[in-house]
Amino acid sequence: MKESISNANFPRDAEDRVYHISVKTGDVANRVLTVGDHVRARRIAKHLDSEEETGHPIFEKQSQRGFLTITGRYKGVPVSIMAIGMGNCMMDFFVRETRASVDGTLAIIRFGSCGSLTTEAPPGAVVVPAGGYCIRRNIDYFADEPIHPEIKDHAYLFSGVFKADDEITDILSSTLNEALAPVVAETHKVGPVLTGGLNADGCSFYSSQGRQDEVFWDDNKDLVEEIHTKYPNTHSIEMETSMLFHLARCARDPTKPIKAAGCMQVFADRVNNAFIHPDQVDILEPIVGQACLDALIKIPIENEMEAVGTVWE
Ligand code: R1P
Ligand code: URA
Repeated sequence: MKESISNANFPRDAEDRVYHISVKTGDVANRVLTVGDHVRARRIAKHLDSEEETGHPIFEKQSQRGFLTITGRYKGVPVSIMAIGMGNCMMDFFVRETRASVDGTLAIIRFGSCGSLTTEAPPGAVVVPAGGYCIRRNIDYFADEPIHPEIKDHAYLFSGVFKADDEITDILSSTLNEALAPVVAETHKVGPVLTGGLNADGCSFYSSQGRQDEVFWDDNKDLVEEIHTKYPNTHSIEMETSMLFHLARCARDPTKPIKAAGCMQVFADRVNNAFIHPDQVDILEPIVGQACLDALIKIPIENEMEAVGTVWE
C-alpha cells in the first residue's frame, strides 16, 4: 500500500522525493542545465561521461508530471540536465523542487528558444540576456466585473527587471562565442551571439507575446510597440528565463543561493515575421548545448555537494 503524504505545504513521497519532479537529495547536481524539451535534453545528455568512464550509471528520472532529470558527469564534473516543459509555472515547480533537493549553491543555465524583437538577432542567432522581466495577461481586464477597475485600461502588466547572474552570464557568453565563431564564419547560417539586452517572459506563447488571434479577445494589437517603448533594449521574448531570474532573486536562504543565466536560440523573427529553418537548428542546437555544459562546469562553486545519493554512491 502506498504511504500517504503528510505535508501539504511541501509534499514529498515516502522516499522523500519532491512531488512533481520526483527527485530526492543526491539525484540532482549543484550544476543544472535546464531546457524545455525532452528531446533537446536527451541529445545534450549524449555528451555526458559514459558509465565505462565513470564507473557509475547515468541517473534518469521521468516524473509523472512531465519533468525529466538526467544526472551524470561531464568532463568529470557532476551535472544535471533537466527538461521542464513550458511556462512560468513549470519553471516555478522546477526551481523550488530542485532547490529543495540540492544542498549549497545551485548554478542554473537555461537553454531555450525564443522570439526576437531586434534585427540584430535574426533566426539562428543566440541571445544571452543580462536580465529579464515578465508580461502577464491581466485576467481581470477581461472580467465582466473587474475587481481592480483602476487598471482596467491595462490588458497586459509588465514587471520590473530581474538580473541574470553576471559571472555565469560572462562565462556563458564567452564560451558560446568561442564555440560558435568557426561555425558562423564557415556556414553564415547561424549566429551572432547577442549579449547585454533584456528578455521578456510572456505568460503565454500567444496573447502576451503580442501574437494576433482572430478567434480570441486579446486586446494586444499594440503590445509589441509597448514593449519597445517600456524596455527598448529587449532582445528576446519567450516563457521561462525571466521567471528563473526572478526566483533566483527571491531565494532568501544565504546558504542556498541560486545563480542563474540563460541563452536562447532565436526561432521566431517577430520583426520580419520569419521562422528558423530546420537546417539551422541542426547546426546550432548541438553546438550551443555542448557550450552550455562547458560553461556550466566552469562556474566557481565553493560548497558543491559531496558525492552522495543515487549517482555517486
Ligand atoms: C514555446 O514554443 C516554448 O519555446 C521556448 C519558450 O520559452 C516556450 O517554452 O522555450 P523552449 O525552447 O525551452 O521550450
Ligand atoms: N518561444 C517563445 O516563447 N516564443 C517564440 O516566439 C519562439 C519560441
